[in-house]
Amino acid sequence: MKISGIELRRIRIPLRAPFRTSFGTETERDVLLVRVATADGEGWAECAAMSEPRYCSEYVDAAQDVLRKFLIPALPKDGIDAHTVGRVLEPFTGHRMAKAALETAVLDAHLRTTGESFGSYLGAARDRVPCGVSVGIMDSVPELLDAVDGFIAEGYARIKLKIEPGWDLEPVRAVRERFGDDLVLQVDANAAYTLVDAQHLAKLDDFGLLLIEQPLANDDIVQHARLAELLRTPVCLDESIESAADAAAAISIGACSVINIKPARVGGYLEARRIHDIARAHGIPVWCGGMLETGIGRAANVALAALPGFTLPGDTSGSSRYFATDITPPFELADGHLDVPTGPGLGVEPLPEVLEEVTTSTEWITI
Ligand code: OSB
Ligand code: MG
Repeated sequence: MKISGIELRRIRIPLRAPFRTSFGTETERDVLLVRVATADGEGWAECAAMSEPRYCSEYVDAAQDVLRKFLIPALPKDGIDAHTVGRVLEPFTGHRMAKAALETAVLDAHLRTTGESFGSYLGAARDRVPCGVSVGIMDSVPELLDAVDGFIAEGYARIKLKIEPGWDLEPVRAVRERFGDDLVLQVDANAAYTLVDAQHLAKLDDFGLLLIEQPLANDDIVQHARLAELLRTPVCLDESIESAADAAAAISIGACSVINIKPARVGGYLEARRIHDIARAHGIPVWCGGMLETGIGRAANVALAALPGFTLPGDTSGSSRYFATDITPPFELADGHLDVPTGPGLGVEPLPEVLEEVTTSTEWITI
């Protein structure tokens, strides 16, 4: 496939409510969209990098910079196959979110020409996926209970509470007491604890959590294995898993018994599928994480979440959980599920008027 040029478009879109985690508070998304133009059409992708390097070392300005200076210029001028994008970008270390966006846009352009959907291409085993919701840290427990109550009323199949030191046992206990033992409940610490907190974290064992996500630092894989021995609550890794090799290593030393697969964090959907395959071969359940994506990123995540090893509900919430107006037709929950798009490629496109309204800059790079 021959690419004529690539557009890097920045949009700014307010979140309906502030989203607080142990690493910071988001009130809006500053998103980089990548549009690949070919002779036959185009392909879209969303770069998941956030505005500041807190969740991981990437941030959106840096992603745009590395795409402009290194990744896009590395694409061969005489055409490229979507499967070889990863290999072409391999000499550049890191910057997985930037790489994921470029590979996904090329893949979308390719699939739009062949007419195949992302879900079909990746190997989806179902046409809709059960959805969970990630609930941020709040100023008070009553406020949290109100938020959780609203999400349960909307039909979400599981609730994930963000935790940090000082906001862990009390909110978890309150949610369990109010909504009962049948609520599928899990927590995410975004690396806010150390192994010294093991005894404290073991107190969460009483609440029948589905899992605890990323309790320790990103590079603490060995410490996660130690912690897993001390907890009854299953340990799930997010930030620590940046590749299929990381997943294999973490599984082999017992650092996790569940994996949150975020395609952006691991460099794209093809690497995400490799992690799915490894985890499945080891009987490790996986679920699809999120990065507060717009409909563009969400479409691909929902397709991935339909693969057979994704046996737990993901952070693939409906558009209205994040934005008053999404840039694509909104993803809407039905009976706690989102439908996997069936159209060619991602199966969704930005709505031109909305896109125009939220755009803060565009940059065109000729190949
Ligand atoms: O750790 O899973 C995380 C959002 C931004 C960065 C990291 C995380 C999250 C979420 C929300 O938990 C996931 C979503 O709803 O998109
Ligand atoms: Mg997480």
